[in-house]
Amino acid sequence: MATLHLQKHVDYIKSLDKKSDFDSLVTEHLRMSGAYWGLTAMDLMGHLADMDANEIVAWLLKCQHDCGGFGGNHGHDPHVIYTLNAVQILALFDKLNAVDADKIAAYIAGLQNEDGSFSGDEWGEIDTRFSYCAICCLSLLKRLDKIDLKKATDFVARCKNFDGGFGCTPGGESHAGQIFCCVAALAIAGALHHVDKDLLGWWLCERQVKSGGLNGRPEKLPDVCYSWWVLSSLVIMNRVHWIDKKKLEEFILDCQDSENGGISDRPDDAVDVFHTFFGVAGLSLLEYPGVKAIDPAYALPVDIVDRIFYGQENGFTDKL
Ligand code: GRG
Repeated sequence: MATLHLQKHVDYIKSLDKKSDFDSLVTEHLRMSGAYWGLTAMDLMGHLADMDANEIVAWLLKCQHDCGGFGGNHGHDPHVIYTLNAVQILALFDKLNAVDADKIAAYIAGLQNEDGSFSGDEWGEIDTRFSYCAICCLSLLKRLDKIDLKKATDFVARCKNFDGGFGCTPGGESHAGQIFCCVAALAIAGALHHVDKDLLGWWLCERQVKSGGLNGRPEKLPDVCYSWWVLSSLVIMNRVHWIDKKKLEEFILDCQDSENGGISDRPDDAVDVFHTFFGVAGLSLLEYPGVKAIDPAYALPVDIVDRIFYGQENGFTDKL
């Protein structure tokens, strides 16, 4: 029976900072997301203190633009995805007061369109991923009142399909990644009544294949990252017992590099920080021993989310 090689994964994530190989070069533009995946995985494994918070926050602040939004690295254009990731990293380090929340909120509010949807950046692409990023980020900043939340959730609801799933835009094919974005956004916004929990629950639990892994839509290969996209949605809808949790756990553990650390998409493939995070996050949702609990909607450790919304310094404020 395989077990989690926790210390090896910690060492693998630490080693990424020093790398200057081809992989680091081609992912330079999304370093903010890479940092969020790596740091959140470190925190879930109880090793965030191994990282240099001051150095990371100093780098992160250099990625912010005058408009308030953050780029994926310095010298790169702002985007709502990297803006959320930057806020999530600041939350991990309890440094949300290092930024001007109103300025970030104004940037995000400026991305909302008349129909309630969100563009990812100034170039206008619309996707329910961006609705999630906007709603999650504003909620963490306690600035949800800066957008038209009713219009935002109505747009997400318009992306619902006959199978109970959600797509990128109205009429778009159901995909587990988009389903996470829509279900989590609706959960944060207090609008889960738009979700048909039984219908979507069936569609999601049918994502489990023979190996125990989950795919993102019918006829596709399983991938460790869907352990997050599918499972988080099932947890939010209180339907996680509809899948075989033990088999999924075995699949994730099979995807570990037991020598050098890290987790891959499928057994025996090359590891990367994206799949390492989503593997550890999946195990967290499966309540694997030694891994901290993760919040299925905010994609941050539960104690971090609690500190923001129920922490001493904030009083018992409402999430909205
Ligand atoms: C803070 C966790 C978090 C997320 C931020 C960016 C974002 C919001 C969410 C992305 C959701 C999404 C669309 C995930 C899917 C990623 C993925 C593996 C796409 C692959 O799609 P295909 O079509 O793969 O290449 P399949 O598996 O369908 O063959």
